[in-house]
Amino acid sequence: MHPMAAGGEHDEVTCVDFWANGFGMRVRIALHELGVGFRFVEEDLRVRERSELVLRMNPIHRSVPILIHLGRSICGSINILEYIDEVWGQRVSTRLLSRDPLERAHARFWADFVDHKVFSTQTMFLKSKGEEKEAAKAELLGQLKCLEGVLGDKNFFFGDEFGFLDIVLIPFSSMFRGYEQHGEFDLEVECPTLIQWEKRCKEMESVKHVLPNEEMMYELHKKWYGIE
Ligand SMILES: N[C@@H](CCC(=O)N[C@@H](CS)C(=O)NCC(=O)O)C(=O)O
Repeated sequence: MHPMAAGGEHDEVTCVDFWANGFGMRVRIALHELGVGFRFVEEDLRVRERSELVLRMNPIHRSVPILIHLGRSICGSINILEYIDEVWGQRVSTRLLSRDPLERAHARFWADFVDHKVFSTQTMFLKSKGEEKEAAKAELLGQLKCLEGVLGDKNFFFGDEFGFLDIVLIPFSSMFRGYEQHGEFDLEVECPTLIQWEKRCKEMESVKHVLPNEEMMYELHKKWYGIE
């Protein structure tokens, strides 16, 4: 948590989310990172119907996470991260996104890659079998290696500070042990740079606070995707 906690007594912040939701972990990590106090309202995604709160606060997508600030909802994890950065990052002078426009554009580009490439490949990998699963595994490893290229020899994606893109990607690491079991490979061998980055991120208090138990994550995904 930031030494100067940003959430004042006049801020009413609620995060509606499910403990195993990687998109929502981003929001909770960002709030912890900037020292914003918040109320957590759990939306159980194992239940099919969405709560009245979710239907009211996110009628378009009916999904979580949802950030509720002073009674107004902000939806979509990337959008929420930018909102958190603009509202509270400003107050504590710790920005999640770089002040440099080019770095900001790159961070958003790779965040989009994580959401639209890595996430869908992960889904394909977990739900497929045989040749399709092997192809998805190769694609997933290729995408993770591509992210290793972005990381290069830096500690975090944009240098020495843990920031926006680290927050976007680190929740996926709670499935890394699941990937290894499901695909029978060792990520330390396949993507050593990414694993070193994962270890560095997991030293952050905000990350420690939010990332769930990895075995429980994989067990839940096994049920969701019908993995034997
Ligand atoms: N693009 C959205 C994705 C959020 C999302 O897809 N949430 C899913 C869980 S992974 C959800 O709430 N689904 C509602 C449901 O399953 O009924 C974000 O970044 O917040």
